[in-house]
Amino acid sequence: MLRFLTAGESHGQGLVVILEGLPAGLQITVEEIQLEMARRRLGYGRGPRQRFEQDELTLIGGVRHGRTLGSPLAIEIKNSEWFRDDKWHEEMSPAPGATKDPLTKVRPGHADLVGMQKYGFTDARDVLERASARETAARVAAGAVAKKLLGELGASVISHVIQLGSVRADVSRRPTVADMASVDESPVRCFDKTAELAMIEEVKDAAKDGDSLGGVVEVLGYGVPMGLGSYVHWDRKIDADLARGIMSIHAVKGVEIGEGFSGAGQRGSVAHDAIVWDEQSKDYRRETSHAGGTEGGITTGELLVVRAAMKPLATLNRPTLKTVDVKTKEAAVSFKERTDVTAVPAAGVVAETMVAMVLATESLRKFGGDSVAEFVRNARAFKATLS
Ligand code: EPS
Repeated sequence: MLRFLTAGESHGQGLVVILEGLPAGLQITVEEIQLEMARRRLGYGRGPRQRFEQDELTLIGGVRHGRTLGSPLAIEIKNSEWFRDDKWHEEMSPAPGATKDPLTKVRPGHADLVGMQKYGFTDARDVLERASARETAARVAAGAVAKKLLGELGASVISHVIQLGSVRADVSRRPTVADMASVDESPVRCFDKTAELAMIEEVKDAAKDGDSLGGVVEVLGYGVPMGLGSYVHWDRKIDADLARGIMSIHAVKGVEIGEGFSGAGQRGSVAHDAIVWDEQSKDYRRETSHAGGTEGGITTGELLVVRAAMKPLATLNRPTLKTVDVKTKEAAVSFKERTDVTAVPAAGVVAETMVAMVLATESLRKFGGDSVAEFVRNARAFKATLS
């Protein structure tokens, strides 16, 4: 079983992530983790912070001479801004004290008001620092390791943006692992070049208006082993784990596996995937991929398809929605925080992380092993029983 925990505030000194349950002998380097983190900073419509944030990381524990030890892996990610701008030292100091400038005109759609009510705070910064999607940087660092583990089984998790604002991509052609470099080169991480241009225009328009945009990302799992998850109990279903992982991402309001909501309107005779025996590969095949690679809460071994719908970012560069100053209870316009126009391209990379984490966890549950060699051996032995 794989478990991970993150800590850290958006404008504090940095983030920390601990990943526990990895087998020994997995080869991993700081550079590989950094590459994944750099992918998360990509995307047209991100704010100025992404240009200077370095995501400088240190492997504090769990890795020796480029491979895991089987002990908890700990990664520290420094926030560049803390080191380049003294203002945060005072504002985010852990020492006793108080801010001179509490934020009280809460932002609609954000965690500000509910967080203040729930925890008894009088300054929205006490909420927003942890509610910020900056935390996903730590997840992606851990996700890089989970992806590396899945790679040992021949599985890869990739993503692309299929909707940004109102612009939808043509999804009839899906990217493969080999297409990922070109998707990452796209400023909006879109595989459909025609839609890409329209998406960029939509971001430009929203930026001009000081507004924000949401969208939909699609995560694809290639080479996912058959047999992860189970139908035997509600909390063992892989669909449920995937949905929970995806919905835990900031601003995500919807999740689909396979055709999801659109499949609900079809007849059963067309909505399901016919099963055939493939003599060449000596394996079962589904003729279509409506179900998205799961049946009965178990991965089928076919392409895994998970989609996440992200609402437009709640922080607006030009706040227009009515709100209340929680100190005076008077109507107000919310305070202004620096923000991105959209983070949908980045959300794809975070969604990959959450899917990879679920698949790695379930692979370890199914195949076990204290070393990578044992884990891979067990997976191969299981696969050999299938044909
Ligand atoms: C975020 C607001 C912006 C984003 C940040 C998430 O930060 P800031 O207010 O410091 O400009 O850039 O994302 C990251 C820093 C990151 O690494 O993704 C928010 O409020 O969620």
